[in-house]
Amino acid sequence: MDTAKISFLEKKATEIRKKTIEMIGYLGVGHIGGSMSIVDILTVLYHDKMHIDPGNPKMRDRDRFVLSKGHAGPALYATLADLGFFPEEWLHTLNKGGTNLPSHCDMNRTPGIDMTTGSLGQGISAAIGIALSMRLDKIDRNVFLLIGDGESDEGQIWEGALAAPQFKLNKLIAFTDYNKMQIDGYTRDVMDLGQLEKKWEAFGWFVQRINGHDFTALSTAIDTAKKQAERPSMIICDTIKGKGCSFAEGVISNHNMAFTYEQAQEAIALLS
Ligand SMILES: Cc1ncc(C[n+]2csc(CCOP(=O)(O)OP(=O)(O)O)c2C)c(N)n1
Repeated sequence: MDTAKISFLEKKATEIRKKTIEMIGYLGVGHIGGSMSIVDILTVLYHDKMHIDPGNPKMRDRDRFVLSKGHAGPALYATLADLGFFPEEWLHTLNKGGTNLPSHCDMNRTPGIDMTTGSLGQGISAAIGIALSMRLDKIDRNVFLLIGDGESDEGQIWEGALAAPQFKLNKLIAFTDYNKMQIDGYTRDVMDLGQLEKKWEAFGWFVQRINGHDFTALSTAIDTAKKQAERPSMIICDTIKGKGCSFAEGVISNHNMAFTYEQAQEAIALLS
């Protein structure tokens, strides 16, 4: 990836981080940690890899994205608003009465959201269904799926892990946001994922492990995954929960944090 592209993505990711912090700060509480850790993955997908049209969110011939850890909706909303899927002012309505931006993703409310999520584990099954239906409809596009490491405690994740290779879903490209934290503490203490790469490999997936904040690594991994002829892909991304938000980064209590609009502004100023 050339330096101009990298600096463009860096700029975009910073804007998305600022909007995510501001949106949650405006509400006063939200999933800041797990939102900030996925911003770079979203930035590469939405600004470099995905075939989408903000003016036509339901375009038939589009790539799909399933945010299975649906509580990280704010980061995706910031990404979609920045692209023009809906007006930026909507960001100030996050999770308020009558909003089109509920805290967890809802495909019936928000332009650009491809699947309703929030009940952990379900996104992988939805993504598999979407990939199968796209194959039937002869739509030659990818389904991108993002799961959490804590979410990987769900049995449904491993049902999906078993099913996707069975159907040879090479168009399914998944990411694990491996930020090593979940709602109750460190992943290693709650439910150690052990040798995660070997687990996905054993289920028949093409597995890569990268730094989930490195745009070049993300871009290369996605391009490599796209070349798979039969196997679905899992890209395990080492990330930092809360990345880029001064008061939340790496803090174990950052899962669903309360903070003021003023605190948000201070954190945003540090990103400038
Ligand atoms: C089926 C289900 N059980 C419990 C929850 C509550 N919950 C929301 S987020 C979360 C932790 C998820 O951890 P992880 O996937 O690591 O997310 P991250 O730390 O990246 O935000 C839990 C238990 C839920 N949303 N769905």
